[in-house]
Amino acid sequence: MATAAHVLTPLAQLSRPVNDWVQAVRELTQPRAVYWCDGSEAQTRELTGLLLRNGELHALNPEHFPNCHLYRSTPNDVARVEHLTYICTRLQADAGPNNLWMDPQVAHQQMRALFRGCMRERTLYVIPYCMGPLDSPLARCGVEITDSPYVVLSMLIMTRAGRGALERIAREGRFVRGLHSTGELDPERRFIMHFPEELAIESYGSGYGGNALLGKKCHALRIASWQARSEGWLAEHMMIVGLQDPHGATHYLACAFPSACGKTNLAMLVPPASMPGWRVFTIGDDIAWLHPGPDGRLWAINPEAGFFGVAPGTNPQTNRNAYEMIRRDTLFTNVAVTKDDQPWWEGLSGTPALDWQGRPYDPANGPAAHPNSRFTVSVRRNPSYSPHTEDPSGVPISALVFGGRRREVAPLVYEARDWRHGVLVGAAMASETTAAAVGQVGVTRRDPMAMQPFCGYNFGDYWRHWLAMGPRLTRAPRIFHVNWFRRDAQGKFLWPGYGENLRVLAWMLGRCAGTAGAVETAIGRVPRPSDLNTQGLSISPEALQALLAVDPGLWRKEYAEVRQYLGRYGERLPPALLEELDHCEQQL
Ligand code: OXD
Ligand code: MN
Repeated sequence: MATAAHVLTPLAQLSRPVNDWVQAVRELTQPRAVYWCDGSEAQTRELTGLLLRNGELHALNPEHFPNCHLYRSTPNDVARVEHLTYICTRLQADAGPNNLWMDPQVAHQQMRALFRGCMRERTLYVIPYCMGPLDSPLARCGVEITDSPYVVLSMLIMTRAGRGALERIAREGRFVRGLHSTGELDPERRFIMHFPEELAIESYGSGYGGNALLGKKCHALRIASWQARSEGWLAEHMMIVGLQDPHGATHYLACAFPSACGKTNLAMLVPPASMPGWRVFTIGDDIAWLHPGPDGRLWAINPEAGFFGVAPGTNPQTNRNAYEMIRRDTLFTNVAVTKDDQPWWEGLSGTPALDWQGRPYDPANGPAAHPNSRFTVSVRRNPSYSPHTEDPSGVPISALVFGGRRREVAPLVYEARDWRHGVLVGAAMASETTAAAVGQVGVTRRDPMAMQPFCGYNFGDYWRHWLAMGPRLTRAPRIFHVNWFRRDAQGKFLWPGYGENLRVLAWMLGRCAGTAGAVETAIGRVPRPSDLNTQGLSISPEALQALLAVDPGLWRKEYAEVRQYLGRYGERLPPALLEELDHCEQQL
C-alpha cells in the first residue's frame, strides 16, 4: 500500500488560481466531464485509444511506421487564419498596423457568446504546460483548456505538459490562460483572440495547429513577444541549430524564415559528403526565446518540445534526418496513404491510394497530400537532437539569420554591417506566401523578421525594442540574410538547397571567426564565389555569379518599397531605421 508520501495530490488541488479558472470555464462551457492531463504515458494511450475507437485517428502501417497515426481535419480547417486572428489591447495603436485589432471588452463579449454551452456532450481537457525546459528560468508556463482530444495529443508532444508544469505554475502563480474549443468548425464562427495585457488567449472554431495548439504561435510568439518586450528579451519565429566544424567547435545560429520556407529542414540538415567533419545538432525548428546573458552574449532556448513540420518535400533524399525522425511515434495530419497504410505525400516514392480527405486518389482533385499537411513528433526522435536542448540557460548564439523566399532581388547571402543595419535587414524582409496560412500562395508580401503573423504588438515598438537590445550585448551575434529560393530567367532554382546550405552557414561562421572574405556592397557584405566552399558542389560559375549579384536597379526599387512600408508605422517607427535606410540608398 502506498504511504502518504507516495500519494500524489490530485491535479485540481495543486493550484488554486488554475482550478478557479477551470471551474469558471466549466460553468460557461457546460462540459459533460473534466479531464486533467498529467502528461503520463497512460493518459496518452488512453486518449489515442479513444480517438482510434471513434474513428478520428487512423493507425498507420505498424511494421513501417510503428505507433504512428493519421488525423484528417475538416477540409475547411487546414491552415492558420490570419484574417481571423486578433490582438486585443486597450489602445489600438499598441496592436499596430501589423495586426487586426479588437477592443478587449468587445472581443470577450463576442467570445463568451460563442463559448457559452459549447462543450455540452464533450469533455473539457485541462493541459498545464511549460514552454522551455521545466527547470529553466527562461521558460514560461500556461494552461490550455480544450475540448479536442487531438489538440491534447498534439500538445503532449509539442510542449512539456502535465504535472511538472502545474507544479511550476503553483510555485510561480503566473500562467497564460488559453481557452480553446473547436466549436462547430464553421469558418463563419472562427476567431483567434489574444489579450496580451491579460496574458490570455481565446480560440474558437478551428482545430488546426497554429490556431488550436495554443502554446505555439499564440503563446510562444504573440503573447511572449509582448512579455519579452517588457522583460528585456526577444520571442522570435526562429529555428536554432548547432554546427560543429571539423576542428570540433560548435557554434549556434538562430534563423528566422516565414512559415513553410525550410526552417525544419535547415534545423536538421545533413552535411554533404563533400564537407567531411561537419556535424549538425538541432535545438529547435520554429521558435526561439533569446535572452541577453551575463557574458554579453545572446542565449537561446527552444520553448517547444516537438516539431510540427510540413510533410511534403520531406524524403530520404532531401533530408534523411527528418525522414528517419518521423518513422515512429508520429502524429500525421492531412497526408495521403498508400494501400498498405503508409503515410504518403508529394516527393516520396510509391503511389497514394487515398488522398488527404480519405477519398480514392484522383489527380483531378489536386495533390494527394494537402500542401500544408504536417507531422507532429517529439524533438527527441530527431537523429540530430542536441542534448543542449534541455540546458536551462540555453545555448549562446553566434549569428542571427533572416531569410525569405524571393525569386529575385535578394542574393544567396549577405551580412549586415552592424546590429542597427541588421535590424533594418530584418525589418525589410519580404517573402512569397505559402500554404501555411489561408489565402493566396506565392504572393510577395513584407514579413519583417518572419513575424508578420506572430508579433503581438506594434512593429514600430518591436523594432525599437530590437534596436535597444544591440547595445545590451557586448558580444552581439552577427546578422545575415539568406535567400535559398532565387531563380533564373526560366524559373529554375539557382541554388540546390537542403544539405548544400551548410556551405552558406559555414561562410557565416567564417565571418564570425574573421577567416572568411566578403565584398562591401550597398546592401551589406556579400561573399565572392571564391569565399564560399564550393568543393564537390555541382553548380555553374554563371549560376553562382547570378546568386551573389546585387542589382542596383532592383534594390533602388526594393528600398523605395521598404520606405513606403515602414512609413505605415508613423511616429512609432524608430528614426534610426530610416537613417539606416537613407545610408543604404546613398551607397547604391
Ligand atoms: C508553423 C507556421 O506552423 O509558421 O510553424 O505556420
Ligand atoms: Mn512557424
